[in-house]
Amino acid sequence: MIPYSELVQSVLEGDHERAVILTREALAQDASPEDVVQSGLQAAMLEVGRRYSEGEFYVPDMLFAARAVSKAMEVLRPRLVGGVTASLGKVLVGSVAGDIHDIGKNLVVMFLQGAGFEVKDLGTDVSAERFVATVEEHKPDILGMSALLTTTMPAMRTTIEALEQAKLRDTVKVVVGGAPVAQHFADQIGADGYAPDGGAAIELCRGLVGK
Ligand code: B1M
Repeated sequence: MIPYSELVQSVLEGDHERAVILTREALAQDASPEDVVQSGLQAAMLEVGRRYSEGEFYVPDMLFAARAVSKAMEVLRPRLVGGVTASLGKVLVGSVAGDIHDIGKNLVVMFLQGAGFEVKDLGTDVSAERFVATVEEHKPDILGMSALLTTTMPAMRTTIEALEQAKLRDTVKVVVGGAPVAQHFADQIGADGYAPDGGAAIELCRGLVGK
């Protein structure tokens, strides 16, 4: 049996060594990397969030769990990214200003790379100015922004406004995502699309570059 509940447990305990072993074990049992993400890593982070909201977990518990997930993702990376060579287009990605959550963004990056997009990842806490300067320099087809906090979501709007001011808005499609983000918010701020997860991000980006 694929050890998803043990994997979830190892993340909850912040046991990164065990999380890595169990991720390898799941793959060895022919689990798809996408299933390991969904049934193991994402399921664990949902529970971490619940426990934090209930006051059962504190910030250090979230940090240990995040480290376990990041290590497990490194095991999945080669399988998710694969040996794709053709480029469907360039995507610039980052977590917005004030936001240091990066697990979801990193997953989306791997999914996009695996689908054949060339991705430049600016990391976390990316200011509107930095997004704009990098759009100007690298001329991506798509700019993808991630936010996990209700307090950092407005930075997506600020970035779109900064692109407009720099007269770059027409040169790039803007895609947004992250747990508190929804389609209506994307519409409100004038983004070109919203994706709830990595798979949807692939479909959305493919559509936006016409492939
Ligand atoms: Co934070 N945190 N956190 N945290 N944290 C949340 C988000 C929270 C919901 C927890 C809770 O209260 N239940 C809450 C936010 C509440 C709110 O705003 N409504 C919260 C809080 C409050 C905070 C702090 C303020 C806590 C504090 O310091 N008092 C602080 C803020 C730090 C900051 O950013 N300035 C903070 C800190 C942290 C850690 C550093 C400890 C750690 C992050 C470590 C890291 O990322 N390297 C952390 C964690 C781990 C979480 C939870 C538990 C898990 C997030 C995660 O990794 N999910 C989270 C609770 C939760 O979300 N259930 C929580 C798994 C990941 C695969 O899902 O990121 O949603 P997700 O990504 C998905 C989709 O959303 C989508 O695809 C991904 C794959 O399916 N997606 C995109 C994401 N980006 C996309 C971009 C796209 C398209 C799709 O296109 C570009």
